[in-house]
Amino acid sequence: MSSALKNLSDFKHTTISTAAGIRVGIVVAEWNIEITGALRDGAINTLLKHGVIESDIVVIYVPGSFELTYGSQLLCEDKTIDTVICIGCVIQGETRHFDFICDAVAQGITNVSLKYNKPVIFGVLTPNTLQQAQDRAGGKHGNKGDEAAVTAIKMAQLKKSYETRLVNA
Ligand code: RBF
Repeated sequence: MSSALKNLSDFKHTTISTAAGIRVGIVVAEWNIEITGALRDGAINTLLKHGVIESDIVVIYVPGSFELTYGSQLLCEDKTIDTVICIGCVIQGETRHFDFICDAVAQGITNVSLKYNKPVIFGVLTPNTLQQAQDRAGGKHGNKGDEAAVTAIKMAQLKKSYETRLVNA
């Protein structure tokens, strides 16, 4: 599985400049909270480690992953927020709803990202088993919340640098 091969949770191969000044929204699905809580904590720790100020992190909760789209839209409407991380966990074995939920969230947050012209990060685990989720939420395959945080910082910085270039052009 790709995530077993590509563990970005230690950033040896990733360069990143200080993220001070970036304001980050995090929307967390409460379904499978033992997993999504660990992903949230990983994301917050990584943001702080890279210089994001604690008061610049806004966390909200939605009942399930399906609601991440709406939650991300609420956060995107806040003009002070630069980027939004969506955190969820949909376990395949549990439900026929798996495909509907995963497709809806992936498409939904893509649409929100484009509508608001802000990076919205897909931090949703879609494992076959709870064990696979645990392996990726602070277990042997790292913490995908860390990776979502790095992606959010990089994308927010990309947007800022591009906007600066446009202003100076
Ligand atoms: N939400 C998740 O985040 N992960 C799940 O594994 C999950 N499984 C669900 C299974 C069923 C049968 C249903 C009805 C909902 C499930 N949800 C899950 C909740 C879903 O994302 C959403 O909160 C609800 O469908 C209400 O819109």
